[in-house]
Amino acid sequence: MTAPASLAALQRIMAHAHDIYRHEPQATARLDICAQRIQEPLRIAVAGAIKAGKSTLLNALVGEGIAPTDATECTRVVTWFRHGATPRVTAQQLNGLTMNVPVRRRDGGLTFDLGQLTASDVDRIDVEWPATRLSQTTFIDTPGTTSLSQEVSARTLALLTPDEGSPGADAVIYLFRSLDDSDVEFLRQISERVGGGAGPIGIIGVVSRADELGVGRLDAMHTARQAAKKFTRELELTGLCQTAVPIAGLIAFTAKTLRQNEFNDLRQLATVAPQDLELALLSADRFVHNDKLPIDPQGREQLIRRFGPFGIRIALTCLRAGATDSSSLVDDLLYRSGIGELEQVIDVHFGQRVEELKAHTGLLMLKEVFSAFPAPAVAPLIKEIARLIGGMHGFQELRLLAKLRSTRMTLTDGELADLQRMLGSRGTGAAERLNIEPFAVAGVGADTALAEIRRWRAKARHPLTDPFTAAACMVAARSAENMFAQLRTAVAR
Ligand SMILES: Nc1nc2c(ncn2[C@@H]2O[C@H](COP(=O)(O)OP(=O)(O)O)[C@@H](O)[C@H]2O)c(=O)[nH]1
Ligand SMILES: [Mg+2]
Repeated sequence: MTAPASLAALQRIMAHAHDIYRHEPQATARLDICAQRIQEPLRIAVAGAIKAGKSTLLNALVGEGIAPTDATECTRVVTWFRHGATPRVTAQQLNGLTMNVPVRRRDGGLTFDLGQLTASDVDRIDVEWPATRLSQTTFIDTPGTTSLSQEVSARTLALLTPDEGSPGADAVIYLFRSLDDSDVEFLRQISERVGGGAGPIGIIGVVSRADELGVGRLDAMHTARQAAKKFTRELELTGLCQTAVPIAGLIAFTAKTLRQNEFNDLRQLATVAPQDLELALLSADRFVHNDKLPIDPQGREQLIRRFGPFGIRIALTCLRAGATDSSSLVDDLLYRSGIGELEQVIDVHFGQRVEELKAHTGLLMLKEVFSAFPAPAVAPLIKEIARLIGGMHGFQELRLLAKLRSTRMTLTDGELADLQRMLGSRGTGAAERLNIEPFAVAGVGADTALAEIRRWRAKARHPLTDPFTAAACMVAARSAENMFAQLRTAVAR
């Protein structure tokens, strides 16, 4: 299998390095940090412009309102969310001191009180929280990249693409509301670094606040989906991320934390004539101050805050379409929010490739140790790292998955879809790559893999195939060989 191979290579180089640096405690300490990093959960950073919905999306993924979404000082600081047995929030100051940060609950979410400190005094905030989702993944919330403050943008850049040291994150979810030049430029900088200088590894694009794209219509989500799809295609064509998905993070978060009184209020609201509702929902202010609506002012305020005008419209559409109890409303809202699709994409692109992504980061970390502590004996190791980053099969698959959409190829649409699947775009298991039912893998898997090897090799050799397509087909043939080897071993056992 490819995944453990990259990790095994990393460990082999690390063992060599330990040997070379055995009399250099500082270098050994850096190697230990690298080893430790490989043991940790995958680190996913959430990045994008200010108010793109980063913190809200992070909350939706974790299923709890732990990332502050208000405009206080703490949202200008890079914040790490890790799993911990008990809640604990600390600020790492630039002067090296650590401060315990008081946590306040506000509007059902958290806010962190930095006291006298300003964002420029703080290097980062560390949050330990007993949320199950955090035991597999550490999330890093970043301040906006296109905010007015250069300093705040610079911090996100320093985390993801530091001048010294390795990237703080193994993978990135990047949120867009439009295809802004500054976003494209920023993402290009990230992908150069995260991808080791040769294309992005581990970047997913999200078209965020997708509900708002369906402005002003009661069936907003349908229009939003159409608009989001078009935008998603444009985003994928930039080749800056492996894939892109439209998401309404606010709706996903509210659905995951829906309260009974909100369900009751929405049901009352669904009895109002559509034209009256449409008028009331023209703005948040109108809605909150409309005393004719059959819910009290507090309830109206809560609905607007938690759902937004678009979210309320969508919830009402779900209720009218037949959601009769709160759990079916939750399911419907989650489905419409797109969060399930994003979670699946995260699993396919990050979760199933966790070793590869971590090995990639680990190799970059080792490379930096070698340049910080030069020694003749590390020269061949530096060469090997360069070879691994360029040639490791899993890394090649990831880079190709990002590049395929933005590069013209001599393949039909159907062949391109098959090629992407073989490279693991739908999942890295045999059934997903070979496009067969999971129960059929044991029976016909090996034969199917063999046929795929032949198919992609033949395509690569075909005289009308251009060089890029040929190289891509050879990578797919390698993927099929790996599948074949795996399945044949399984049969032999
Ligand atoms: N309509 C809508 N609003 C959203 C969505 N996600 C976030 N918001 C709102 O956008 C604003 C900024 O959200 P926040 O998560 O703090 O953005 P950040 O600056 O990128 O972290 C808040 O008022 C959120 O309620 C969404 O999916 N749909
Ligand atoms: Mg934020």
